[in-house]
Amino acid sequence: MRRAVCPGSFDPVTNGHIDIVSRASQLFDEVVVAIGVNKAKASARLFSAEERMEMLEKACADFPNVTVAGFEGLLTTFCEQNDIRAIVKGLRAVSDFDYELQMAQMNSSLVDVETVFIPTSPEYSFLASSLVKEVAMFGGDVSALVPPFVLERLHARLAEKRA
Ligand code: COD
Repeated sequence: MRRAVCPGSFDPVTNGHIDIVSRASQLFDEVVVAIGVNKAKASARLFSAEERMEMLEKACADFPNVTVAGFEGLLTTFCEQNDIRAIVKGLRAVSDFDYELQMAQMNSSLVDVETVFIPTSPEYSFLASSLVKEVAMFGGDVSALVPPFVLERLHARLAEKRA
């Protein structure tokens, strides 16, 4: 059984994330999309871990071999606990590569795990959760960049923050 993890913050999940998960689901028998829960960073997040998980579950509902989980601490510990030997990461630009290479090498020095890089689809190469939040906060249209149910929650959360 070839099992992989797609880890991330997913604050919130974007169409770029979904594209990577969809393509990973065609390469592996099972894919776990794992939300990194870092309590020290909780106040910097727009959505709680539970909210991010709910949105991811909806976003991945059409992929029968994909499940969603949360993890705290090291990703490599999560891999060991779940018998996962492949970490899938999306690559957008050279700047992603510098950081991701370092993490891949650190992770493989800790446990027996390989990182598999999937290049972003051109239409999502500029897309990041942080930019989606910033553009939406200033009234820009991000409807082509996230699923409709994420868009709705994004607008609701930003309205709450403005109130
Ligand atoms: N196209 C393609 N890929 C994309 C796109 C896009 N438009 N947008 C995002 N991605 C990819 C990213 O490159 C990344 O691979 C993944 O999707 C998730 O992205 P984010 O931004 O939601 O999440 P990150 O990058 O903030 O997640 C970081 C982790 C939580 C994976 C990382 O911090 C981690 O592993 N933390 C656990 C603690 C740990 O083990 N630390 C030691 C690391 S060596």
